[in-house]
Amino acid sequence: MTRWILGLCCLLVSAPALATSLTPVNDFEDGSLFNWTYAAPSQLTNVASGGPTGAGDHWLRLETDGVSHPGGRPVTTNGSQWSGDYVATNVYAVAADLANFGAEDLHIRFAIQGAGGERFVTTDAIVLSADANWYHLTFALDEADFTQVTGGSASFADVLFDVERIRFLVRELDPGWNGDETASVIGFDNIANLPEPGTLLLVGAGLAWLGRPRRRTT
Ligand SMILES: [Ca+2]
Repeated sequence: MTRWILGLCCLLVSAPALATSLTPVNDFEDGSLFNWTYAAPSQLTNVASGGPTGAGDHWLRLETDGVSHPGGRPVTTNGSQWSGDYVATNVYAVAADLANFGAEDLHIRFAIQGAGGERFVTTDAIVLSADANWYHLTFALDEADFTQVTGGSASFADVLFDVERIRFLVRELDPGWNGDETASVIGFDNIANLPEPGTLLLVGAGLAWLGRPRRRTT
């Protein structure tokens, strides 16, 4: 009986995190943009095939020319499905599949903006090779990985309670909210919010405990 109680406790502790989700995985299979935006809307499109799993896998395509305004800077933003309380919804990290279909390697950063205008950008960029292969990138929402670039008084931890928007951008030399003027063709797919790892371990432990063979107690 004791082990059943312990197992149920594990499940009950984890229940709030399982019950909420900020947004479904943005897999683009419905033909939409999942409310990702760009200053020049025609340069952001849903492509019906060629995602990470190949034929028939939809993905989000962003093309920039590197010179015009708007339309020259590789940036895409989402203030709809990705706004909200990341603490209540247990968003620990944001992951995505990206591919660089352009001619030059790109320096990818991830950014987050709070409701008070606070903007934080990853301090280090990830180099995305111009090889047209899909890469799985994960951005942990760890304050140590971000630099505040503009506005507001809320801390990074406070911003996670009230996120207004997130964005991916190409910016090489330093953290900043705007992208570089760069010609590019970038693919995005399977943009997902990841739960805190301990939650899954806790649930797994609870299920494993409940699933253990019961000893006969005659
Ligand atoms: Ca897809």
